[in-house]
Amino acid sequence: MSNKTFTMIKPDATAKGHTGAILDQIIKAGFSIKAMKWTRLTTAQAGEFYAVHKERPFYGELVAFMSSGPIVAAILEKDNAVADFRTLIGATDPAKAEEGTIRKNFASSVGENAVHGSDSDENAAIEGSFFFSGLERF
Ligand code: RTP
Ligand code: MG
Repeated sequence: MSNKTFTMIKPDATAKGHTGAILDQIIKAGFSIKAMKWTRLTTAQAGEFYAVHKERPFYGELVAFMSSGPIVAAILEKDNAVADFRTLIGATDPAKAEEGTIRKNFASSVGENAVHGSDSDENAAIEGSFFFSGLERF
């Protein structure tokens, strides 16, 4: 099992000024930051990142939203990182997320749900490499 995952703080959360509070919650939960950048995806880049969801009905909306403003992309390290990070962020729909989770605390809807977390070790590696070169991570 890998000890890395990949996250993005999404445009809704950066726009509302939640970046610092979300990073604070992530660090206090025991994750360490291995790489991080403040950036913005073009629609083409967002489409490529979420290509796995191309056939889903929400794909167009998701790509438009994810390219609508700045994001923070980061590689995180912790034992059992992928599963523990998904527990920390909570359910995709913030209305269904557990109390105290990042989506419960900061997200407003299933579409605008504050954070991304990789769903497998394999995707964590692919997603981290999408944003960071070997020189930008350690
Ligand atoms: P993420 O990839 O962002 O960490 O979220 P997730 O695994 O919990 O959810 P996933 O099924 O991978 O969906 C990716 C993102 O698409 C948006 N979505 N919208 N309108 C809808 O029904 C719907 N379903 C999913 C969400 O922003 C979700 O995070
Ligand atoms: Mg996902």
